[in-house]
Amino acid sequence: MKVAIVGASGAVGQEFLRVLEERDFPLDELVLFGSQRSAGNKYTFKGKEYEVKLLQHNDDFKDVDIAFTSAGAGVSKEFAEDITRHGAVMIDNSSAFRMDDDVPLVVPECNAADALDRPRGIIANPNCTTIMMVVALQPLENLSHIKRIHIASYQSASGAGAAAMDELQQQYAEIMEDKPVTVKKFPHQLAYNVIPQIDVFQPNGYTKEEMKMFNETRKIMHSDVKCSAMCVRVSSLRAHSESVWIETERPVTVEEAQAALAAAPGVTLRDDPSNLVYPMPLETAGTDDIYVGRVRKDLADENGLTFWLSGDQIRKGAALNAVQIAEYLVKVNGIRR
Ligand code: 11C
Repeated sequence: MKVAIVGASGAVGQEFLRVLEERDFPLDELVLFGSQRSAGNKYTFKGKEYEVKLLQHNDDFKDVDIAFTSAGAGVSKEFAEDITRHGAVMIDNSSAFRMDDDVPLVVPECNAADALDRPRGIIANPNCTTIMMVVALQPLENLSHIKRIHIASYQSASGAGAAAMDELQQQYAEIMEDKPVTVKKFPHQLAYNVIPQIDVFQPNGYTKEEMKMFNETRKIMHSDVKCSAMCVRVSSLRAHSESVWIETERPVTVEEAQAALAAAPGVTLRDDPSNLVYPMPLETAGTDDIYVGRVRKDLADENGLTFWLSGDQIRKGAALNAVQIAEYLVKVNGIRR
């Protein structure tokens, strides 16, 4: 099994290396690709050093079985043909193909088998904020169909990339030293602030991030659910959190919901408010699960439930989800068909 990582020097690319090593993914060969800027960088995987090759239009993907791509939508679009031409499965972390009808959009806890129907050889990894929410929603959907979702996100700096994480830390240092604050990666200063904008605004007044929540959730869950999102950048470093309100077809009790969440794959229930136990990004950063707490009845809707979740944006929100898709393909012998 030959595995490629495209965008190996980025925050997600680096996490691919860690996750593949930790989970002992059954690969025999590894090849790393990057831009002109990162070509030549060296990284260690299982004690061996690998050098990043320049991504080019050539036959470098000839013997590759699985390519994890995380170098932005533009790069994914430009190189998809080179990557998939010889039969490699491209598991793409960008937004380039997510809503294309002939590209499955997969979160293994919800719709793993969709990964087998990929006419173009491409499987899309959803937006991090969507992944986290659907992992928690699926066990509730299994109890009663979810008709409506309202969600407010509290998204960490990592969603904007490794340089954005550095910028947030730099901003705090600059403030402490009474220096002018550097603002490049976010629309405003993020340190000591929250920013009610992630990605660009659409004609309907929602941001692109908020519309991803609407559209991707429906595709992954095969659902007609309506999802109204308010996505906000906060100054946590690498774990996103979300407040979620759902309306189900029949009323679901808190106890039923907690039991379903506690039993669900990929979810850890951390819900003991009387002992101040609920998920927080400081604790969920660097871990694999989506943590859920504060489960309670919605006071404004008889069929409503509300809860809080937190999870690592770079792991389950990106690299881990993609690796889990690949693990599923390995398990069902679904790579080369
Ligand atoms: C953020 N969710 O937190 C974004 C980053 O569609 O893969 C991921 C964007 C995407 O800024």
